[in-house]
Amino acid sequence: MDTNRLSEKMLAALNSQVTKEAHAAQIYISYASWANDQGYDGIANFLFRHAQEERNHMMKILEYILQRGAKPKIEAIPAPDADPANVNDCFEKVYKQEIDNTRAIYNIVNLSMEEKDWATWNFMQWFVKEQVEEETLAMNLLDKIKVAGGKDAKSDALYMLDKDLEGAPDDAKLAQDVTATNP
Ligand code: OFO
Repeated sequence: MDTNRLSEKMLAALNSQVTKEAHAAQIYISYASWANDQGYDGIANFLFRHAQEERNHMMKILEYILQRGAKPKIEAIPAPDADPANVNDCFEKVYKQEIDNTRAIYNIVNLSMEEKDWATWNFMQWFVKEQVEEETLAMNLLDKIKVAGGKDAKSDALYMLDKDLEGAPDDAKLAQDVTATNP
């Protein structure tokens, strides 16, 4: 008896998102390796931690496919792009990566609406919220490097930024968690 509850198209979309999350993890470990090699251990630490989050995202989708009675197809992970040119470029690349991922998540949500696959729609809402957080985190990085001087940031500002990111929280505060006394 066939127990698969995902359409062929949905299974393909979720499968490709599994690969995309694994690719995101590879991208983050490649940027982290670059940062560490440049002497930015704090930035590297932050990016290595973020790579683990992407692996967790991959596992969530993989588990969902299995729970819907379908079989995930594990595919090759594309190589990450070239190393960033500097810290500013690194943070811009992180931001673009997250925007690109949000687009992919929204495509799956759109498909779930088209198919009236409410189970997948409901499951994907976790990712919609997570992407708001991830984009906020990436925007915060861009704010930090802007304050430090952008692509012309001097070594003392980059030193402070590196120290700051070593202990930076992995999650950004979401608008819905804000109150007047806790802005
Ligand atoms: Fe950086 O996000 Fe996964 O989904």
